[in-house]
Amino acid sequence: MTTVRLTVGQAVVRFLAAQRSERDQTRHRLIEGCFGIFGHGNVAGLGQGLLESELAGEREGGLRYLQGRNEQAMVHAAVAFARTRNRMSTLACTSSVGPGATNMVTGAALATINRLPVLLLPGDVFATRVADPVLQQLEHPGAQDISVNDAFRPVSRFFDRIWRPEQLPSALLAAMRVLTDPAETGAVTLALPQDVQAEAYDWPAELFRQRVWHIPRTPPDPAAVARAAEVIRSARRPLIVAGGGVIYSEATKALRSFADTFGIPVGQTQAGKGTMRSDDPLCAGAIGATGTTAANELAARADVVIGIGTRWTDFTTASRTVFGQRGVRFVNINVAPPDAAKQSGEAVVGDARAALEALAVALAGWSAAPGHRARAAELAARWQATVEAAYTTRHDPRPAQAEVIGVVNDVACERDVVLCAAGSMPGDLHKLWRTRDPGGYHVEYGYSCMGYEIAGGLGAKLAAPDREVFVMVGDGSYLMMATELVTAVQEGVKLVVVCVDNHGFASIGNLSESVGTQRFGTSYRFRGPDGRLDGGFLPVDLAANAASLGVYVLRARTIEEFRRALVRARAADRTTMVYIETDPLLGAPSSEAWWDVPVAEVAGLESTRDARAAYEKAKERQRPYL
Ligand SMILES: Cc1ncc(C[n+]2csc(CCOP(=O)(O)OP(=O)(O)O)c2C)c(N)n1
Ligand SMILES: [Mg+2]
Repeated sequence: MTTVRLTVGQAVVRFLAAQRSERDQTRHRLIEGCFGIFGHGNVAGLGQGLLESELAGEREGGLRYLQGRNEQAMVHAAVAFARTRNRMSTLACTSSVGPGATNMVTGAALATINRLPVLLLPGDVFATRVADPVLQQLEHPGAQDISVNDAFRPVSRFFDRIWRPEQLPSALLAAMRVLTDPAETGAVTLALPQDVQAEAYDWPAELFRQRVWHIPRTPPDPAAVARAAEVIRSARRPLIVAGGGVIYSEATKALRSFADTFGIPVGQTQAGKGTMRSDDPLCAGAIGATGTTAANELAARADVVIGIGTRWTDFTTASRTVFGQRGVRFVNINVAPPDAAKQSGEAVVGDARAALEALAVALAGWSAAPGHRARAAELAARWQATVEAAYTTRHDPRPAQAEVIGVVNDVACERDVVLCAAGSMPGDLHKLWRTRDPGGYHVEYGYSCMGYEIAGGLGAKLAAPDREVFVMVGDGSYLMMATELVTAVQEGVKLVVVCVDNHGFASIGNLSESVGTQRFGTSYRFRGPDGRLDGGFLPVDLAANAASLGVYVLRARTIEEFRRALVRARAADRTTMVYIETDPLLGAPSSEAWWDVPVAEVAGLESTRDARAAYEKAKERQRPYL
């Protein structure tokens, strides 16, 4: 057997550079690069391997190194990269031991919840334990084989720790299998003890040959398709709920054709908002707690709901209130069996595109009730008029967030991307953004993680350099994690950052008011004379902050100034922030949908008691089991 003598760190890098993914006869590099922040836990192992790879770079097609500022942000960037590439490619992230590693835990949870592949390579404590306890080592009194990296287990779809070099080949292969399995994918973590990373071993040369991971279009079981078709044939007012799985499977054309053939309108989840153009008469837009009146009214009357590539979160079902018909039935097309089985639905396990094609054959000759399509188009048109009104109200002195969204939508071109994650912006975008392209809407709402925005923008732009990326970030999210602006500047990756400053957490302020807690602790203010946080606004200058990180900054006061600045930002050749203050009290138009956030059952405050009464009333509409 031919062997190659390399350290574990060098072997990991060489192996990753040789992995490919393939679907529909198109091949991609599976791991396009590696983000890293070095410390004693990885500098001499993976760090040394990445250096050798970079130096060999052009000759051997090595693994590109990217320098991060914060380990959590590196993972966000890798996740956004994978989402932009429809899960065909991703990035690896290497960290030191201890805090560098645990900084990645939040990113891992985000990846796993959003079903997006990312490879995490945290350093770990000595396998030999000769120098224990080492810097940053957690000493568990009851178990010497536990380290902080065990925190990755519940948030990873695959976890292994490489105590000995011999364990590496099977761990690497298992890791690649999970990364490229559409049903299982998420965060994949290989913890690498720092001494093992630097250890040499004679690896079989075979380990480093190019490997292709075929991503299947798993066909559904014909019997399941027949059962689903029978349920759908019984429907008069069916509704499709399209989720992110439709986009990852590149099934948007199949969805459009299916909806059109059978006259079924489409509601969209956050991850599925790009599945159909919003000016399509069959597109009812956002569904659920942040939905449109169109989709939610269709949901209220639907007798059969066909979920495709959705995992049915509480935002999509409006906490199980949006589907109002007694006896409503579900058909779930999903590549992941647990998601296909939800809502006691008729499960069609398989690739979204393959399943839609099979179901179309089984439904031949059938269509929804006459008038259903026209009714859906009428509701969609009514919502579009609501959007137009929200885009063009002229609030003074500070504009509403909806106006800002309107201008961004207007200035953005066909293939541009809007990207966001937390605050009031995701809900407003879900309702109001006019989608044109499947990849044009990137809102991370599985984990809704403040701080994803700028890092995610970086990852999205790295994955699609030919698209303009508009990062929509609130002041709260900006303060949580803006540091990857430095990486964008360093890499010459151009972002348009729209910073919407409303001096605090407008979203949670509104939520707080609705649960009777009076916007407590949700705006950025000094302590007032009574010792409470109700004094003047904090003198934080986020525009100056961005400029200090090397970003080109344009400040806008009015919506007209904002439009002019945004046009300049789009045309600029470097990362540019457009900063605007908005009024936190002006919400987007409502669809009266509900979200279950329990209110205190007993309270001294009258505001809370009133909110509790309203909560108990709203809860009556909730169906315990859909
Ligand atoms: C990491 C993290 N911490 C806390 C939250 C809870 N949370 C959701 S939105 C929000 C406020 C966001 O503020 P900002 O970015 O200014 O947006 P705004 O609500 O003002 O639109 C908070 C605290 C979260 N989603 N993520
Ligand atoms: Mg804010």
